[in-house]
Amino acid sequence: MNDKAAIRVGILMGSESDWPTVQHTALTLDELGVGNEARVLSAHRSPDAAGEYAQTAAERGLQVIICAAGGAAHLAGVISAHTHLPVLGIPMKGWSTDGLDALLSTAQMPAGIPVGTLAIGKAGAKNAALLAVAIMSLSDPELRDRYLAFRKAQTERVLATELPPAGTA
Ligand code: RP5
Repeated sequence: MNDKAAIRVGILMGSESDWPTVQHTALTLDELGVGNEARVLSAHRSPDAAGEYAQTAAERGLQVIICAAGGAAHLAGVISAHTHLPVLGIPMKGWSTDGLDALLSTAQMPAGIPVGTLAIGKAGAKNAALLAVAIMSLSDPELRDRYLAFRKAQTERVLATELPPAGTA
């Protein structure tokens, strides 16, 4: 289960312009030793390919799909409509409302087709990876141990913080 070569998480984004943010999903999964693949697939511009990706994801061994999109962000919902796998959505900052449009489009799924929605932008990109890891950790003790070590190191970094003198920050 922990073969780094095995692709377990699919990362989709609506446009190459999302990649500077979404790369943090891939980097976080890499850090935790989780095989992943990233692709541009749009719910609007390549709807058939997006549907096919979702329909064949489980048989290809994917366990979680992460979708990033901006504007009227339908990608995560469309992908979830085509698979039983957990689908996590990352709203991207857009061109007019700082990502609020994408947040609502991603989060406000009608009942029956779930999308787990993370924060807008880089924080959401990192947390989507961590939530995918938490989900997969339920059935993978080695991954759970790596995730717990990651969380412990993060806590230790916070507790070791030394602030500069007031007035110099
Ligand atoms: C969405 O529209 C993409 O996910 C992106 O966030 C946004 C803008 O796309 P581009 O016009 O930069 O291709 O589909």
